[in-house]
Amino acid sequence: MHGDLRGPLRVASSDEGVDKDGPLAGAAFRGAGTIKLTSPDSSGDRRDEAGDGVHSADTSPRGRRDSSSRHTQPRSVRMRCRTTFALLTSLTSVVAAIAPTISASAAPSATGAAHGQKAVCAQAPVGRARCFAHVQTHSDGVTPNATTSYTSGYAPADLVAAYSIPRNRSKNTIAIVDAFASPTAQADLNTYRTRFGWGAVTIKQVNQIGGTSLPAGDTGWGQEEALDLDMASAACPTCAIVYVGANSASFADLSAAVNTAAAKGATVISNSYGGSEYSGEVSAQEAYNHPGVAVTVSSGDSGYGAQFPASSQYVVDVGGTNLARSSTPRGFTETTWSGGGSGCSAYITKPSWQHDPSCVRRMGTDVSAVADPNTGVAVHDSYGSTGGANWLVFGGTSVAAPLVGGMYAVAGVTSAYPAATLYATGASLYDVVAGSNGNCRRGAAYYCQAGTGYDGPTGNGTPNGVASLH
Ligand SMILES: [Ca+2]
Repeated sequence: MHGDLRGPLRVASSDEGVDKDGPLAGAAFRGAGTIKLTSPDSSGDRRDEAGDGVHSADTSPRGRRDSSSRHTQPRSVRMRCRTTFALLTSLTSVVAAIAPTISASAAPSATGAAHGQKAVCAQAPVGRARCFAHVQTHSDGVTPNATTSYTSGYAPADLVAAYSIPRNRSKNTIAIVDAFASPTAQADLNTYRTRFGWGAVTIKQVNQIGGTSLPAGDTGWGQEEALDLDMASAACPTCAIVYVGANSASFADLSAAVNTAAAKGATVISNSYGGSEYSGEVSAQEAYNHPGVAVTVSSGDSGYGAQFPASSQYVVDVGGTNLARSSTPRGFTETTWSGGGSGCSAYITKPSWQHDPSCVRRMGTDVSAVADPNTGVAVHDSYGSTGGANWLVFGGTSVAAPLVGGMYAVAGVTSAYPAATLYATGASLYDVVAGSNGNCRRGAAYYCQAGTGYDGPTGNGTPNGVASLH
């Protein structure tokens, strides 16, 4: 179903009238992406217009009959037809008026064509995770926008500018946890780094128990891994990187990998995956409890609805935005990405630092960053590729978790649970005030709609420097 998720425009589908607060909430993001406008009925209104002389050249039997009979129509019928035509004309004007807005939010590809996107990992059953990376595609929603050299997507300098990331030569360690292991991860990361002016880095790539015998590869998760490594380096090019590959996408294996990452001395553990909430997450979240470590987790990619492990009370739940260049002093404007997750957990206790008014349990998200594939980031990935077109553009909250994670590594973590500092008065964040990620009518509006101050889809905002990332 995620192949249907194209562009930022979201139209309610038939299953969206129901509440999605429950554990399966995230599963309902589907079908959107195109608007179908019903054409005016040419056998009705248009013919009536002919009756008013506009289409006097219509000599078909039906046209002649209508033309000849127009003065025999009751005045009320003619008035109703004229009113209908006027409404259609008005509707056309409205559509024309909003069209530039739609186009503006769907940034053109390098060729100037509109583009689509698709998830690179399949849906996962309860108890297993899927990666949250979305690759930008051509307008067919299938073929990735792949090029042999860097062409489009935000480069590290753009992200540094957008979020005022300091370059302080931090030597902290960022751990990336994913399922499986990309065999080209090291080479792909260094191609990315070299393109943007940095030297090569040697990553420590281990399995879920810390050994050097790597698990099997998976091209979907491999793209996630390339994305995560590139974003961690973009935020902190001087940091060390540990890449822990779980044997599978089960939460049991991923939990083992997270504990191994912590044992390796990571300052940050970035997790760009998740799945539907389930009752077992109350105990499963203990693998994400590492005081003094920033455990960043992507909020989801299915729109409104809490996902695990983002819903853990111990982690930094990272939501998604559309990051567009603008003429503001900052140079960028952010709105909610419609695909990011958010919501009130069905199971997890509320952390003491959260004070939002309506959710009695853990509320997501905490913070956010760029995630809309339409304003995605450049990534280099060669795993499974032929022909050398290995530069891609990625989105998803899979971008936001390692990017914010890298910023935590720049800042250095000084609090037991760094999500807490994001809620401090005066936190240095860009408030995101517009956009929605779905329908949350049984909950409070802020569960799914951005607004002034805290809101679910974007948390407390996006980083403005790293002063609030401790
Ligand atoms: Ca806000």
